[in-house]
Amino acid sequence: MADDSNEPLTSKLTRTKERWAREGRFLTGKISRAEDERLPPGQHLTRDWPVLDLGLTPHVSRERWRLDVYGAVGQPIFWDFAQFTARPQTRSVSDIHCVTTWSRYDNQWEGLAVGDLLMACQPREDARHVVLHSYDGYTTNLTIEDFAAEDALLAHSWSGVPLTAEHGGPVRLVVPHLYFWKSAKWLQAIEFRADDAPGYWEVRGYHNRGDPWAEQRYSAD
Ligand SMILES: Nc1nc2c(c(=O)[nH]1)N[C@H]1C(S)=C(S)[C@@H](COP(=O)(O)O)O[C@H]1N2
Ligand SMILES: [Mo]
Repeated sequence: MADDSNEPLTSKLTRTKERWAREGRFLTGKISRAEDERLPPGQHLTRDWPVLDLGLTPHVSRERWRLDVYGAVGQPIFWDFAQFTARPQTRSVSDIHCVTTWSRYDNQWEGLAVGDLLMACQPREDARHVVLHSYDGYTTNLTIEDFAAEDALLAHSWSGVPLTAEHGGPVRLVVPHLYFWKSAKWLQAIEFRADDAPGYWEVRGYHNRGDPWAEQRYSAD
C-alpha cells in the first residue's frame, strides 16, 4: 500500500484541475444527444489508455487486497480476492469518458456486476448514496441508482488480463455512464449511506453526478 503522505492530494495536477473547474474549461454548451451519437459533447477519441490519478500508484497485491462493504446494508461484507472472484463473474464492453476530454471505446471488463454485489450486501431501505474508498486515499460518491447501473461492475480484468496497478488493479469500479473519475481505482471499501458525502473531486469543483451526455463537468454547471 502507498505511504500515508498527503502530498499527492495537493499536487500540481489537483491545483490545475481545480482551476479548470473554476474556469469551466472544455465546456461546449451542447446538450442534445443524437440517436446514433456515441461521443459525448466536448470529447475526443483516443486509442491508447491514459493513466489519471493523484500521482501515486498503490501497489496492492491480490493476496493483500480486501474489500469492505459497510454502512446501511443488511449484510456487511469483508472479502479477500478469492472470495470476491468466487462470486458470479460478468463480462461487459463499454466506453470510457474522462472529464479531461478523452474517450476510449470498447473496453472489455470482467468482474463482479454491481447488481450481484447488491444482492450479496442487501442495502437497507434508507441507503440512498454510496461512497467508494480507495487505497490511495481517494473517494468518490454516487447515488445508489447510478451505482446500480446495469453495466456497472467491480472489475479485476481488462481485455482478458488482470488490471495493471496503474489502471487500478487488483480491483476498480467501472461506471460507464458517468465521467471516469466516478470509477474508483484500487477499490478498498464501499460505504452505503442515507445522506450524500461528496468525494475528492466533488469537493474541488467537479460535478456531483458527472453525466458526460449533459456535460456535467463542474459543480457550477
Ligand atoms: N483511487 C483513485 N481512483 C481514481 C482516480 C484516482 O486518482 N484515484 N482518478 C479518477 C480519474 S480522474 C480518472 S479519469 C480515472 C482514470 O483511470 P485510468 O488511469 O485507468 O485511465 O480514474 C478515476 N479513479
Ligand atoms: Mo479524470
